[in-house]
Amino acid sequence: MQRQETFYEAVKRSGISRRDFLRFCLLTTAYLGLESTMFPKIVRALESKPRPPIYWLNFAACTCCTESLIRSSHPLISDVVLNIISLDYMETIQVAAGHQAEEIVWEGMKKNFGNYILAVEGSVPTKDGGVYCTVGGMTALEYLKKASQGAKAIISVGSCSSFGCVTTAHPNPTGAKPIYKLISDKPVVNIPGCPPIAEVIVGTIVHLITFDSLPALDNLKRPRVFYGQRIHDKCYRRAFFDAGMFVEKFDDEGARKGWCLYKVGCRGPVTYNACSVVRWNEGTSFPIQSGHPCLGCSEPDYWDNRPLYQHVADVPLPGFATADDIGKGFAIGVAVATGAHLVASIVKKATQKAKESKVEEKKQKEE
Ligand code: SF4
Ligand code: SF3
Ligand code: F3S
Repeated sequence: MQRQETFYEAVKRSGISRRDFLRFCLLTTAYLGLESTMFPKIVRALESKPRPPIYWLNFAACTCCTESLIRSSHPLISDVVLNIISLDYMETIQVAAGHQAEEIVWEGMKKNFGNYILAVEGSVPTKDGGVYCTVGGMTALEYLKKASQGAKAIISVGSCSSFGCVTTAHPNPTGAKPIYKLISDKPVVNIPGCPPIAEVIVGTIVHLITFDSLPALDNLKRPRVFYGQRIHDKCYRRAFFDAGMFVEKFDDEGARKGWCLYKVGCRGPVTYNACSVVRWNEGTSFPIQSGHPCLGCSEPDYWDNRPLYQHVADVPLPGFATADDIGKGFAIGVAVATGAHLVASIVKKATQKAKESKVEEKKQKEE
């Protein structure tokens, strides 16, 4: 059997220097939140392990995730993607087309049965026999089922394949479904985001190559290392939130001064993603930094769970009541619709008020 090229051999072949390779390993160690002692392990694994073939399927999607990955301005990321990770089949960039492309993918999957990674972008329409998305003469559902048979893991790239995104938004006329609802006999990792950050996609793939396992996942199958924190907790506008300084309209003074976007619909308090830490384009920016509220694109059903650009009171808060419930309890009204932090400060204020009025009452009695 032909020996498979390692990750590092592919790096060298594509002209990337040893120094850049080590930089990539170092960055990936950091992105994965690993101790620096893991750095040599990543280097060794990428030097010695054969690089696994990755087949990238596109179903019902707008292709924003492919764009995010291949247009990453990070030179190492784009090199890694285009030359190293070996995307053996990716409709957007592959040279082959039609029957030739289909032959390549099925031959490759046969040869690498049990060893390849399936990256899926897009959801799968299931209504009317799945006719709303077909590839190579098969429905997306048939294609997915067949391709997943020999996969060692499936990566749902983007919110369409992870949770449905715009493709499953009400009324979901094509009956589209995310991948984890259709495949139950393979490990599935969700990398949501519309689109997800290139470093997050690549970091997850490198973890798979290095440790032969998926990173630890949360209850929505997202890698905890990238989706373990709320946007709100690392947002550079957080000081304005804490100070109660909010943008009220997109062109007001607060907007010009970079105040908190909560009142114009920011879902940062209920959204888990790495945007406020990793950012895009080599850490240059992310939606909030360009003056736009976070729309919660890495959370399930973000198109449907409330109108965009409005903060409404029924945002579920992790673990306990809704912001609205708490708001009603303290008779504070609709402005209370927010994440845990605002709730906490409201609780604190209300408790303080209650204490003050008790002291006042006591004083009055004594007088
Ligand atoms: Fe940042 Fe949005 Fe939180 Fe304001 S509400 S601090 S803009 S994440
Ligand atoms: Fe989908 Fe939201 Fe673009 Fe990546 S993730 S294809 S719409
Ligand atoms: Fe999406 Fe919010 Fe990040 S809209 S891109 S999760 S800042």
